[in-house]
Amino acid sequence: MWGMIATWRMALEGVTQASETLKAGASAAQSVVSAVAEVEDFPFYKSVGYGGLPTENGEVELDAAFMDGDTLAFGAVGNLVDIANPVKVAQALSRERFNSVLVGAGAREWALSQGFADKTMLTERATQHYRKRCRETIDKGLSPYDGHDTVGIIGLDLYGSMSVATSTSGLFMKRRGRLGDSPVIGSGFYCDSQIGAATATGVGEDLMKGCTSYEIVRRMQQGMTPQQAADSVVFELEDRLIARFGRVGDLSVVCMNRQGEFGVSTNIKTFSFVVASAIQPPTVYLAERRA
Ligand code: SD4
Repeated sequence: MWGMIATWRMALEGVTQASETLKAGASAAQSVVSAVAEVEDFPFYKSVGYGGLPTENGEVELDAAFMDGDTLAFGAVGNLVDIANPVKVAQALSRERFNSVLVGAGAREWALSQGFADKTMLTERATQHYRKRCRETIDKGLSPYDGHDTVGIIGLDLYGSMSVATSTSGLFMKRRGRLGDSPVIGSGFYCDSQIGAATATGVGEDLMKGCTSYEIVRRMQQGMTPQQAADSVVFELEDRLIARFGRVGDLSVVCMNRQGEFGVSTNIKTFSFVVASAIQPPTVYLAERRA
C-alpha cells in the first residue's frame, strides 16, 4: 500500500507527479518534499513559496517543515526570505542533530551556506495584490489577515515509511517575524510511521492552541480511525475556543494512518484536499463543515 493526502486543490499537480514515483518505489520523504516543492515553484499560488503574499512590510517571509516518521527527525524554517524551496531547506535541517529549526536571517545564512539558491520570492503579481489590499484595508476596513493557505502533504511509501511536509507564506499581511503553526512540530504537522501523520491549515494562532497535529496522531494511536481523530480534534478545539476565547479561526486538517486510511475535517464551509493511493488516482475532494 502507498498513499498521499494533501491540503488544498493546489497540491494536485505535485501529488500527481510524486505519486508516480511513490508507486514506483520512491521514499515517502522524497515524495512529499518533491510534491511540496512543486507547489512552491508555481508562481500563481498566493500563499506558498514563489509568488506568496507578503507581510505588512511588503516582504515575503516563508515557513516550511519536514518530518520523517521513521526516525521522528524533523527540520523547519520560519520567516525565511528569498530562498527557493523552503521545504528543501527544512528537509536538509532534519538531518542535523541540533539546530534543526532556524528562523529569519540565521535560516537564510544557513541555507546559502548549504548551496540553496538565492531567489527573489516576491512576484509582480503578489506586489499588486499587496498594494490593492493596502488600499482596501484603508477604504473598506478589511481584516488584513484574510487570504492564506498552507500546503501540507503526507506520504506513505511501499515500505511502510511515512513523512509529512508543509510550506506557506503564512497569513497575508502578517507582522514581520510572525510565525504560524506550519513550521511548529505538533501543531502544523506530526508524523510517526508506526501510527500515522497529520497536517493542518488555517489560522495558526488557533491551530497551535490545540497542538492539533500531534493530538490527531495521539488519538489514532489510542485506536480512533483517522476520520474520528480528525473530527474530534477539530470540533473539540472549535468548541473550546468559542467557549473560552469567544471566537475561532479557520481550522482544517488531513491525516492518514499507517494502513493508508485517511481522515479530513474542517470548520470552514468547504475545504479542498487531494488524495492518491494504490486504489485511487489523484483526485480533488471537497470536505464540508459539520452540520
Ligand atoms: C499560518 N496556518 O501561518 C498558516 C496559514 C494557513 O490556511 O494555513 N492558512 O497560520
